Amino acid sequence: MNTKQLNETSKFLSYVLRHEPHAIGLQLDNEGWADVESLIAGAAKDGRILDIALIQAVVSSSDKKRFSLSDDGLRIRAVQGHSTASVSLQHVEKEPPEFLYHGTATRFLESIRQQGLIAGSRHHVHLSQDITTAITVGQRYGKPVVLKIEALRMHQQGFKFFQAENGVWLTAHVETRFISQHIDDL
Ligand code: HQG
Repeated sequence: MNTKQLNETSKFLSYVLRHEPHAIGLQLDNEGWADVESLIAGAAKDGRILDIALIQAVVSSSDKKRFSLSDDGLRIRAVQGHSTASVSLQHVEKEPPEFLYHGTATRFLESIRQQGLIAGSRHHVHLSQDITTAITVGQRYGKPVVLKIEALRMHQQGFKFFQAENGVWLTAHVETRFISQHIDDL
């Protein structure tokens, strides 16, 4: 199995485990878990050949640890990033570090200045612990810009933070007053 095959499968798994399970007739439970056997069968109907070895390779090679398998290996889920309404993952609530970062594209800044950071189609706003990761996230949409979020101050004022299994920080909304500065001369 090569990198291209792993990347393509990872994208497919993100699509069905985060966004459109019904595209292959897959059921996710509240916590986002799907049966691996049903995933393989659903994918096959869609003309996509998956097997356990390929799925395990995608899970273990994912740079951001996007997926996890249950201990018995029978179920799989995406650890964050969902948009499907059938899933409401109970992430661990946690006190965040003083600052967290959000990578975005410069073209979104005007709207972010007005509305703060909103979750859009996903269930949460995604925040990174380090600037390098935030730059990579922002680059997906254009010229990147990194916003610095006063996470601890938000938390002290009652806003909840969660940390996904893979370390990504999540919160419902970030008001403009907590976006203290941005670094746009990258
Ligand atoms: C922007 C990937 C206008 C926001 C990444 C972002 C991450 C606004 C875009 C994870 C806005 C949403 C999530 C506002 C926020 N006005 N635009 N008020 N508030 N935005 O992809 O955080 O590789 O849904 O800045 O690495 O970019 O898939 O969220 O640009 O961890 O595992 O709206 O997805 O992980 O885009 O990325 P997204 P995101 P994976």
